[in-house]
Amino acid sequence: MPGTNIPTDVCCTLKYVQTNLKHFKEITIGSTIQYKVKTLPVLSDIAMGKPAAQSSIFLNYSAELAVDGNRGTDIYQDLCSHTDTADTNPWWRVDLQAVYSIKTVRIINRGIDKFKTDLSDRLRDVTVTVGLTDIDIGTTCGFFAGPGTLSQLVVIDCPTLPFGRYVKISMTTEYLSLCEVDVFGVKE
Ligand SMILES: [Ca+2]
Repeated sequence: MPGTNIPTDVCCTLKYVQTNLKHFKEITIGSTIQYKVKTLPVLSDIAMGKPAAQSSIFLNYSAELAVDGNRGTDIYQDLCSHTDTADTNPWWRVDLQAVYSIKTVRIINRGIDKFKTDLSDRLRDVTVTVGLTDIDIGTTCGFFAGPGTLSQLVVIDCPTLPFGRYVKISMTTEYLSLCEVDVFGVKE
């Protein structure tokens, strides 16, 4: 079953193997068949270049700027996503265009800008969720209390390896600005 936790070594009941077949490899030793857990690679950069959206937009700081591969953190020079200033319940999401078990989500926070302004502490109370459709992205990955610091690489692990195609970053405070988002996951 998708999202089921997989044991870490040789296992299991035959029924369990049958229902999770793609996670196992069959090994024949003499007349004995063993099933071992496959080592599935954790893929990085699965969000880069993928379609992104956000709850609102400030000027031209669109959602795609958080997955454009530019890891710079000066919002004026490098451009980062930014929700509208009147949006007090902002969110950002990316469509991975395939289903993954999500392992980690990393956020690059904004840094000092050309006016020497430090707004890095706006990144706080960040919730990351995962889902199979763009209208139901409610499975919890993790949380970052913040406040963020200048150009901080915020690492949010997903201990339950939630299963989904969409990753959403939400805040309950205003101004959600993301310079880059990296998603790491295992392809299902
Ligand atoms: Ca970027």
